[in-house]
Amino acid sequence: MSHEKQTQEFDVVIVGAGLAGLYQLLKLRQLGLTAVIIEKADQVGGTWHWNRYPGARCDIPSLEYSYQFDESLQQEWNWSEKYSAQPEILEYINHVADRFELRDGIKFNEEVIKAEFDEVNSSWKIKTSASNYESRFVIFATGCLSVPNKPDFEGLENFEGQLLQTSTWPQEEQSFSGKRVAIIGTGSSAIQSIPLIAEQADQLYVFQRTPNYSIPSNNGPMDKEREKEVKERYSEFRKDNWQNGFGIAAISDESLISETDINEVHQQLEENWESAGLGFFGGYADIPLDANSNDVAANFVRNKISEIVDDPDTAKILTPDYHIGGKRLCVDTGYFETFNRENVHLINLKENPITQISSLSLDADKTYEIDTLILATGFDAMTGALTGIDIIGRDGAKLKDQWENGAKSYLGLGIANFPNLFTVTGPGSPSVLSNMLPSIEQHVNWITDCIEWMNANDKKVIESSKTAEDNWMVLVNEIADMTIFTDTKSWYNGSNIEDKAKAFLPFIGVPVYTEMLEQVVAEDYKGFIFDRVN
Ligand code: NA7
Repeated sequence: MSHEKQTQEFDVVIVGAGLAGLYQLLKLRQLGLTAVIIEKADQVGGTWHWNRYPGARCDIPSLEYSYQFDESLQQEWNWSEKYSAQPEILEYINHVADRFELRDGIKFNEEVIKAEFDEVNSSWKIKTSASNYESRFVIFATGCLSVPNKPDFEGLENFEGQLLQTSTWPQEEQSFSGKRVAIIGTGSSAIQSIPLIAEQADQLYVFQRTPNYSIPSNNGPMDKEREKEVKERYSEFRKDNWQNGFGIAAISDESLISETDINEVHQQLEENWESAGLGFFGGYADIPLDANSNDVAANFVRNKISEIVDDPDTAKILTPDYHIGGKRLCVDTGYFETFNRENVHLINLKENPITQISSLSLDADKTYEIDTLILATGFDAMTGALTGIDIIGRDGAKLKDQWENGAKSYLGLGIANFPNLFTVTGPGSPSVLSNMLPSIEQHVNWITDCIEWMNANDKKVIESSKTAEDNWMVLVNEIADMTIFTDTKSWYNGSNIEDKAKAFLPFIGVPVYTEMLEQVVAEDYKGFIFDRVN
């Protein structure tokens, strides 16, 4: 008797049941195609399923970080806070899965291991941990921040206490009461969770390699007047936001620090500090572009840190010396204030790196006896989920090898040598430098329209041309070179992962990108090759 698993056939296999995969499934079904989502987790939600650490919330206002494809959905759903917390976002995603009857199209607890293009049949053969699939198209909706970075600390495997990672947080409630807790990392996840963990823990040791800039969220219950006003003109509101460089409403000022009276600038920055959150970065149009103007904004935040943090030595360690926004800007609730608590201690890893982790202790400048160790050490961003799967295209080309010296993609949607493969918010698209949800919808709509166009025009196979891809990445980098983003070590350019190619990957500028996408379509998918004959 054969033990070969039977191959299941679909028009499209989608990888990932997060916000992107769910919407993609809906759109393909509306097109009359058969599609299936393969999902590693036991439930929907993607990033919002995995990242359930205390304080996890979106730092883009929920009225913007929500689907816009269905008018009734966006009118009927009510967010309870300006910036919704992870449980509410997950509830929303579950609501969408039920409302649009998507669950029967998802295979849970299945991990994609290999995807290989069969050049004879022009189809993808996909092997998962549980089954085999064959499909004409494969769409990776695997997210930009989905593969945890777990540094290889000496002795980590010997730790016998409670070991947690923010990006794979358990579903059961975790208690820190009476415990000595160590947290490694001070990115967004740590900045959100530290104030809440500090309230519970007996002692909290924060191990920081690089300090971050963070702006107060001023979060609170949804302003009902604001909600009503937005909902009365929801589609117009979304369109207006999309005109902005980062696709976010709050960032809309076109004036320049370099051309404004410095007292006026300080007054405005004070106002933005109080209300803008992430929008602080775009409060003046030259903060992302001009090093001197950036420094004015950075100094403003540096001064805030020294005002908030009582101990000057602690304040100094918490103060970044690089361009504000060069690393992903954070938004917090009481982060810097937390360092005034007596039970919170900051350890500067730049001076004293972690040398050893033992059964219930961690060595840096001295030995810390601990009960709990939390890794808030980030992700193999933007490419990790794709290079982690054995993806094989034309002539045996392996994606992992092809991207060894830096990821390349055409528009963040297609990759040369990988026919009928699409990525949602892939490298080379605005993705993490935009409001992710509208960017996801933009890509899903584009991919769906492309497949529909192919069917209407009797095209079987699409792939990026190598030249179009090369030119695209040159453009991505030319634009980045005009900004402050390229000279800071960050996960935008792969610097957070040892041995990863250092390449800047997001396309900066939502409106320009949108125009270029539309232009590609208007010119019958310029830069793509259809039904290539070798
Ligand atoms: P981030 O922002 O990548 O933060 C990870 C943190 O972990 C950051 O402070 C890193 O320091 C630190 N880190 C990573 N590796 C190490 C080692 N080996 N030793 C010490 N410290 C280390 O990830 P988050 O999860 O906080 O946030 C990700 C995004 O989610 C966020 O930007 C939002 O978009 C939402 P480093 O800066 O590399 O020196």
